[in-house]
Amino acid sequence: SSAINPVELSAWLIDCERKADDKTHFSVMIVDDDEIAAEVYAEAMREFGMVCRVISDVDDVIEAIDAAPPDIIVMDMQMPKATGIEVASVIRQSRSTLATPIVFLSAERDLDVQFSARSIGGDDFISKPINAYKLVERIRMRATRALALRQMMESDGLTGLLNHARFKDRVEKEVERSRRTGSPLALCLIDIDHFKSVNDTYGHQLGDHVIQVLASTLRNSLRRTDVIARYGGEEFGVLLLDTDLDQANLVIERIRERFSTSPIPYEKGELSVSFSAGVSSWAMPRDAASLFKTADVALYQAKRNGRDRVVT
Ligand code: GH3
Ligand code: MG
Ligand code: MG
Ligand code: MG
Repeated sequence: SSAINPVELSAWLIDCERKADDKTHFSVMIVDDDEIAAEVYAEAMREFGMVCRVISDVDDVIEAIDAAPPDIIVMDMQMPKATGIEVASVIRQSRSTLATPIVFLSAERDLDVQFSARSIGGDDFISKPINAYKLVERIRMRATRALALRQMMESDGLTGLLNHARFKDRVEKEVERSRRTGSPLALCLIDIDHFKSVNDTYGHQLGDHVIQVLASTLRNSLRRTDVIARYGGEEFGVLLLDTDLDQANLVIERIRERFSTSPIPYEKGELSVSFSAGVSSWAMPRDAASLFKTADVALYQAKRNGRDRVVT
C-alpha cells in the first residue's frame, strides 16, 4: 500500500468539497440549551437537505448519538448542566464518534476557551451570532471533508472497494442484523486463478489492471446494497444481503461466467482470466467467523476441483 501524500490529499479534499452538491444529506446534531435559537439554525440546515436534530438537554446526548450517529455535531459552549467542552470530551472517548467533527458555536470570545475547545479535538469554532446560511456553509464543508476522509480510510486504494478491516466489521454487523430479522445472508470469497503467472507473464501493472477490471465487474453486477471488498491482494469478498445460498450461487456463477468469457484488452492483445469462488450462507454457521471459515473451505475446494468455478 502506498503512503498518503499530504499535498495530493489536500488537493483531493478541496476537489471533494467543490463537487459536493448544494443539497446534501448529512445528518447534523445540534447540542444547545437554547432550543428556539437552535431550531432557527436547524431549519436552515433542513432547507439544504440536511437531517438535523436539536438536543437541548446534555443528559440526552450520548443516547441520541448511539441511536443514530450524526455526521457532524454542532456544540454550544455554555449550557446549564455542563460546558460544551465537557460534553465534547465525553463524545471523543467513544470509538464510534472519535472522528465525528465537532463544531463549537458560541458567544465566547475568550481565546483561552477557544483554545481548550481546539485542544480537546474541536474541529471549528464559530462565533455567535452567525447568519444561519453562513453556518450551513461551514457545516457542509466540514461534513464533506470528514466523510471524504472516512471514505478514504475505509477503502482500498487500487479499487475504491471496502478494505479488509471494514469488510469484517460490516459482515459482523450484518450477521447480527440478520440474526435479529431472520433474513438470509450470503458471503462469497473470490480469488483470481493463476494470478502469479499473470504477473510473471504480463507484469505487475497489467496484474493491477486485472484487479481493477474484476472490481468494476463486481460493482456493475451486484446491487447497491451488496457489500464488496478487496479482501486481499487478488482476493475479493462479497456480502449479499437478503440472499440465500442458492440465490448467491446463481449470482456469483453469473458473474464468474461473464468475467471468464470477457477477455481483458491490453496494448498487445487480449488476456483471459478466471476466478474461483466459495460461497457460504449464514443459515448454516452461527457467527461471522464460521461464515468466513465455510466460504474459505468452499473456495479451497473450488481451486482443488480445477478453478474457474463456484462452490457452495
Ligand atoms: P491460485 O489459482 O491458486 O489462486 O493461483 P495464484 O497464482 O493466484 O496464487 P496466489 O493466490 O497464491 O497468488 C496471488 C498472487 O497475487 C501473489 C501476488 O504476487 C499477487 N498479488 C497480490 N496482490 C497484488 C496486487 O495488488 N497487484 C498485483 N499485480 N499482484 C498482486
Ligand atoms: Mg447556551
Ligand atoms: Mg490468493
Ligand atoms: Mg489466486
